[in-house]
Order: sequence, then C-alpha cells, then structure tokens
Amino acid sequence: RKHSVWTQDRVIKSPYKDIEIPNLTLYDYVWQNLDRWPERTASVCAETGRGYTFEQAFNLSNRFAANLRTKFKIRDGDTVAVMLPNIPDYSLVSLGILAAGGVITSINPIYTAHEVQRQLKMSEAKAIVTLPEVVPVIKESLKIAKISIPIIVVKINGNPAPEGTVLFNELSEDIHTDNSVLKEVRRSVNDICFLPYSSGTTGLPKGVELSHRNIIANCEQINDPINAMHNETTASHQDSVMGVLPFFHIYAATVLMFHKLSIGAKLVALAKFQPETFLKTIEKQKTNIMMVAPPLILLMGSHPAATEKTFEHVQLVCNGAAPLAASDVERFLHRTKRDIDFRQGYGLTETSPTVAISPRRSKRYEATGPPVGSTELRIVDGDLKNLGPNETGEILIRGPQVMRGYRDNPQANKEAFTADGWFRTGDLAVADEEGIVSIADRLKELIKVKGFQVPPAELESLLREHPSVSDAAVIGVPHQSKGETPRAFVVLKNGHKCTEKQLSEFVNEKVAAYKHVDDITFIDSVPKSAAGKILRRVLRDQYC
Ligand code: 4UV
Repeated sequence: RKHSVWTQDRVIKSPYKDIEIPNLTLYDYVWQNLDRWPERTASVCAETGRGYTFEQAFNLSNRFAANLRTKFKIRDGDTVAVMLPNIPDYSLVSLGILAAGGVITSINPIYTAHEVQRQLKMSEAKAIVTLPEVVPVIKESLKIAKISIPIIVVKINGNPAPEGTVLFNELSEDIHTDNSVLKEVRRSVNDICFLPYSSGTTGLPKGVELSHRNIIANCEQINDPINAMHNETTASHQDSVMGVLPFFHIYAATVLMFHKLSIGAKLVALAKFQPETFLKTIEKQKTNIMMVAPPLILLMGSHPAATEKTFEHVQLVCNGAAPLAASDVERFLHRTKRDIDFRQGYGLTETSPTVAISPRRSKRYEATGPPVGSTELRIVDGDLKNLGPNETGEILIRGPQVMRGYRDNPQANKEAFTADGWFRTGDLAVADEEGIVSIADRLKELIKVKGFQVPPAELESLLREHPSVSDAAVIGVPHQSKGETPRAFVVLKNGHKCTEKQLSEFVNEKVAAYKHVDDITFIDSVPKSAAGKILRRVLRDQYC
C-alpha cells in the first residue's frame, strides 16, 4: 500500500476497499451470527465470574424489550437512559432497548444529579436503567428536572430493589412474557439508535444522533480484513476482550460492545477500576485484545504488578481517545517482552467513533493511520482550503459513520458541517504522503482528562452561577498522568470576596470527579474577541 491516497484535489481517500453496509438494524446486526456460538460466553464480570452465554443474552434482552413495551409503553423512537458501570448486563440492557424500538442515551454512572438531570431532560428519556446504589442520585436529578420516569434497577447482589423502582431481572427473566409485541417494532437503518452527549467543538454537551447505519458502518469499517482490529473468532478460538473502558462512551460502546459481540468474542466487564484487579484480570481471562486509553498504557508500563506473565496472551492493544507519546508505548511494550500489535485509533463521538486506525504492526506509535474504508479526509487551513501532505490544519471527515447531526440544534449543526457536508472535527492534524494521520493538537475548546470529555463551557457556566463571580473562563493545561486538567480564570464582582477553595467546592459538588476544578486564578477581565468569544489562546500565552 505504498501508493498515494491523495487525490489531485488534495482529498485523502481510504486505501481500504469500500465497505458494504448490511441493511439491518444494529440489533439484528449484533445477533446475526448467534447460531454460530450460542453456548459461548458473551459477557462476564471480571470480579465475580457472573456472566451470560450468547443465547442467554439474546433471550433475556428480548424479554426485557417486550416488557419495556408492555409495562412501560416504550414505543419506536423513544429514548431510554442507561446509567450503569461496566457490568455484564450492560449489553443485555442496551440491546433490549434497541429490540423494543428504543434509542439508548448513555450516562456516566459517576455523574452528579446536576449532570444527570440535564441529559434526562434534553434526551426526553422515558425510562432509566441503573444500579440500586445510583438510585438516590437519579431521584434527586428527577426532582431538579421536575420530571417523573420509571427507574429500572439491575440487581447484582442480594439487596432488594430500592423503593419506587422495578427490577430489570424480573423483567428479563419473566417466562410469561409475550415476546410477540416485538413484531410491532418498525425501525429502519436510518433511524437513530444511540444518543450519546458530546460538546463537539464548543459549548455544552449536545445529543449526537447516531443511526443504526452509522454504527453498523463503523463496525464494518473496523472489521475490514486488511485493517482488522481483531483476530477473527473462529470455531476453535474465541477472542477474550478487556472491557475496562466505560461502555457509556462511544469508543467502548461501538468498538468493544457492539462490534465484539457481533464477532462472537467474550467481553470481560470490569466495573470498578483498581490497578491490581485490572492487571490480574488480563492474566486470568487470557485477554488477547485490549482497547485502552493513555492512562492505562502508562499504568501497564509502570505498575510493579505488570509483568511478562500479565500479558502472556495479549496480541493486540489499541489506544485511543487522547494523544500518547511513542516513548510511553515503547515502555509498555518493552515490559511485555512480546511482539504485540500496537494500534492507535482516532475518532469522535460524532463519527461513531472510528475515523482512522494505524496499519497492522506500524511502528509509528504516536500516529494513527489512513482513513478506514469508505472514509475521506481533508486537512484544511482557516479558510477551509485543502492543504497537502505534511501540512498541518483542521481535519475534516466524510463517511457513512458521521452522525446525522446534533439533536434540536440547527446552530451547532451549521457550525459542525461545511456547506458541502464535511464534518469539522476541531482537531489539528497532519497527514503524510501515504495518508497516515497524526493528530497534532486540538483547535476546539474541549479539554480531555484521562480521555474523558470536559467541556469548558460547562465549568464556566457553573462558576458564573456563584453570587460573587462576574465572569469566568476555563482552559486545559497539560498534566503528566491525566493528559490535561482544567484551569479556571475568574473575575469577581466589584466589592466581593471569595476564596479559591470556596469556588472550587461550589463547582465540584455539581460535577463528576474528573471535571473538578482545583486550579483557579483571579483576573481583572476575561480577554474576549469583538464578537464576545473567550480568547483562550491569550489566557494560555499570558498565564501558562
Ligand atoms: O468524542 P470523544 O470523547 O471520542 C473519543 C473517541 C475515541 C476513539 C475512537 C475510535 C477509535 O478507534 C479509538 O481507538 C478511540 O474519544 O473525543 C473526541 C476527541 O478526542 C481526541 C480528539 O481531540 C477528538 O476530537 N482523540 C480521540 N482519539 C485520539 C484523540 C487519538 N488517538 N489521539 C489524539 N487525540
């Protein structure tokens, strides 16, 4: 594949063959190979060994689906929220929602009531599935949002269902369920099936409308034989995949959950991250495929319990979600003493997510690859004019995995797409003669802490809610183990006094731990453009 993938108009074409997108819903796509491996383990809990075979997962999620329709009146296109950690039931719940004709909106299980209420309201969720211990947060969020929806809880220990909730297990295990109601479901491949929230290039998180076709296309794109990110589970071999990245995030939802179930792999669900458990699980579960983010590569390359034996079965490790230095990859690979195929994936929530993956056995660890099948890229300057090889500019994408758009947000959609339909990533990248893409920087506001999205606009609006604050701006600053952390600049109202600690407590109680602001600088005024946009670069140049 030495030939150039650049066209004369300076568009980067995929070197891989065009994918064919089966005319199936995501639900039918995931289960299409069910008869090949009904008895195999589909998902298993890393800590307890509790799990499901493919056949059990299929039957339980279908019964759950039928009961969503009969008992909760879920109809085609209704949204159901999933707020769960990585438990083996996660995929049953998700596929059940799809089988019922519903749309999944996934919520980070460590979100606060303040964060949850916004997503429940915006997505117009008709029900929510969670764990008993998360119910108090959800009840509080429903109170703030002034809405009332059924709460369904997955019971994974002996505790009874909290008051006012319904057990998932009773819905999925009820053998009297009449599954024939599922025949009423009418979903087409262009209907939305997944509605994650992403801030995109600017502002607060927005609902990203992903269709069945978007996600299936992306599964096919990473499935391409040349570009394969897996080993191809066969009659005699089953891949064992580490499910440590959170399933609520698009990377794990598509690349780990939907794709790996469709190829008959075993998904090992790790609910609570704890370094020793994580490392022990790799060894015990004979993990051969790992999808990870930078903090995990750093951990695997430095933790004393990470030894040769830990990685005995590992064949493929893919990093994504945030940049990683080649030296960190080398350190990790050196420790494994094995010839592991290391890959770098690049993508976004808005692109289902995969856009590019580094070629098999690429030694350019910091780079990703050329675009996956049926995907075109452009690298452009500030006037959207195409740049050529080895020139740095914003990366634009066209392909079947690109979202339909942000929900109910014409303004954001206008900014996210060019007039001729290219999606603007807000990432700065450079591509070489072979179309191998390296992500250079982020043009957009978004901060990524350990690969998680932290939209500055969210923290700024919380800071401005404080009675002593007149204005605020937040930027990301480099951090050794987390990648970045937020740093806030605050202007106090005339005559008001307030400490850094008071302000950070005011914000931090309303957001998940990785969004916490502990670095606050008081300034006289926030630098802004004539149009009122915060000049983050000025802040960076002046203070960092
Ligand atoms: O929307 P999001 O939170 O989405 C992601 C997706 C990660 C993926 C996607 C496909 C893969 O195959 C894979 O391995 C990982 O994180 O955040 C999108 C932003 O994250 C940054 C970039 O700024 C995106 O706009 N980002 C994602 N992947 C990389 C990255 C990467 N490999 N290197 C540098 N930055």
